[in-house]
Amino acid sequence: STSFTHEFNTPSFKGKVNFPTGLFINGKFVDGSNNTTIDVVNPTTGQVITKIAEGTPNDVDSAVEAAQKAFDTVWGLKASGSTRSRLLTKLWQQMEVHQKELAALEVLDNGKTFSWALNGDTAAAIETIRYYAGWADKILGQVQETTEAKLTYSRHEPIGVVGQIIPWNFPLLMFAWKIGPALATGNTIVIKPSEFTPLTAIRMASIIQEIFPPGVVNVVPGYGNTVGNAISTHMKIEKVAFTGSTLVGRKIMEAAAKSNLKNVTLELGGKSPNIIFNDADLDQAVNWAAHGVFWNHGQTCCAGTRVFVQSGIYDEFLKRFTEKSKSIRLGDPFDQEVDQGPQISQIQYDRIMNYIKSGKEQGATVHLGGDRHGKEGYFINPTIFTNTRPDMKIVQEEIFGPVGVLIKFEDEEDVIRQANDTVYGLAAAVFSQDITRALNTAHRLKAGTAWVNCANVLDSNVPFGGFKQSGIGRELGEYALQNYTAVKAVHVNLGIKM
Ligand code: TXE
Repeated sequence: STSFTHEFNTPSFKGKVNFPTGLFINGKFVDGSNNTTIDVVNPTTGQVITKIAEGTPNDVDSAVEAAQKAFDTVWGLKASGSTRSRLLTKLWQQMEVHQKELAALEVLDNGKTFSWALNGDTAAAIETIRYYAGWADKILGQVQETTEAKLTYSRHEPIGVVGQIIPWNFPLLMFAWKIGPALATGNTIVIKPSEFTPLTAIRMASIIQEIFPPGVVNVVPGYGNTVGNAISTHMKIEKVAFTGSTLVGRKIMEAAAKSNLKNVTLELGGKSPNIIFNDADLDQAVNWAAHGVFWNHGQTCCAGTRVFVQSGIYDEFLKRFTEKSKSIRLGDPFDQEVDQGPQISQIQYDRIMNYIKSGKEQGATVHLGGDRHGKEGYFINPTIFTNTRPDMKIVQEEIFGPVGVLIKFEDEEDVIRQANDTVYGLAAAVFSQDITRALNTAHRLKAGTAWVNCANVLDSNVPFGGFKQSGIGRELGEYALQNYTAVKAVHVNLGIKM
């Protein structure tokens, strides 16, 4: 196995990191079975940071074998809820000790700003593990009353070896969302980080190595069509959880259906509406709407990218929203004066630029931005489109970049119809000071999350997931526990004679 050493000398973080790299299988760091590597690129510069071991389907087999052994011998029904809770507690405490280092790695690998990586991503990741540490010894079955001649009850048993495939937009946070509920309920794990952002997952593996028995968590970095496919088609993985594109989500369900009918949960794309009524608190609506579109450089599944503004305030909103968007400072994400870093990759940069091009070609107006920032790295200026039509690609499809469309509307019925006119249903937001209007609207929007007078806010104990083609199942909260338990009914005869 190899290691990664890096000296950070940035305005927000100074210090040296040094940790082992490789596939993390059965508690050890190992090379991939083909001895090949993947280049990890810094999106701020476009330069290669390091090479990491590339996993293969054979490595997935080894990881599943290790995970099954751990499930049978030290985890699963062999570890009490109290033990699982204690180890998860150690995990979040160690994450807290290494929080700045994890944040710095995330910035280097993903390009998000250090302040968000520290106070957003890593803080929320720690909080997620803390939350699920609390659940580990509170997994309850039920007793069902039948007849006095029988005792019947249900057990919520761990499923076994679970596969988890995560994306690059919130690498550490998605790692935490996935492993938290799976470990709390007693499953063992084979997880694949995105090939674009493997560093924090690998760093987490060395923290996990100090705390959990070998094989409980296995981290296999690699590509989707090899490692990801091996996980979703694996005959000995009973459950797969995925966060990523709707396109790949479909492939995963298909792979599950064609292999062993493994249980599938999906957290996919979105094109979330944000509805701003005439009676909204305008300043707040502008600030939240900007956060809705531009947070994490627009690389957010629940981004409120379709901003519907009622005609009475449309001009004023557009003016203030433009000012707010112009004030976003782009540059080195380690610089404390910077609000927005680069997009994740050349591929994503090109994708977003193609969407911008298609918006122009289909006749929308680029009101702001639409162009590259700087000369190196993958920076795109905050972009606002106006004068769109409902059938345009930029109105219908997930762009996953700092691009929002502003749409004027007149009446409530019409805006709810337009807001729901999408294949997605991940999130929605509504801004109004009239509580009745705000709640009525929130309830009529077809989305897994509805924000009232805010946007993109999440909590560890609140369920998150999509309606329609945005996904299946819910993450976070008590709901996520269901993804990782199998319900067994036990009938005990207390006197029925045959
Ligand atoms: O995602 P992929 P990409 C959306 C967003 C973005 C688009 C493309 O619109 O522009 O997807 O991004 C793994 N079997 N989101 O191509 O490919 C892959 O290795 C199994 C929304 O980067 O879906 C990675 O680990 N796994 C989103 C993970 O899937 C496969 C977050 C996600 O990558 C696989 C990211 C396969 N055949 C992108 N192919 C969100 N919902 O937050 C790839 N993967």
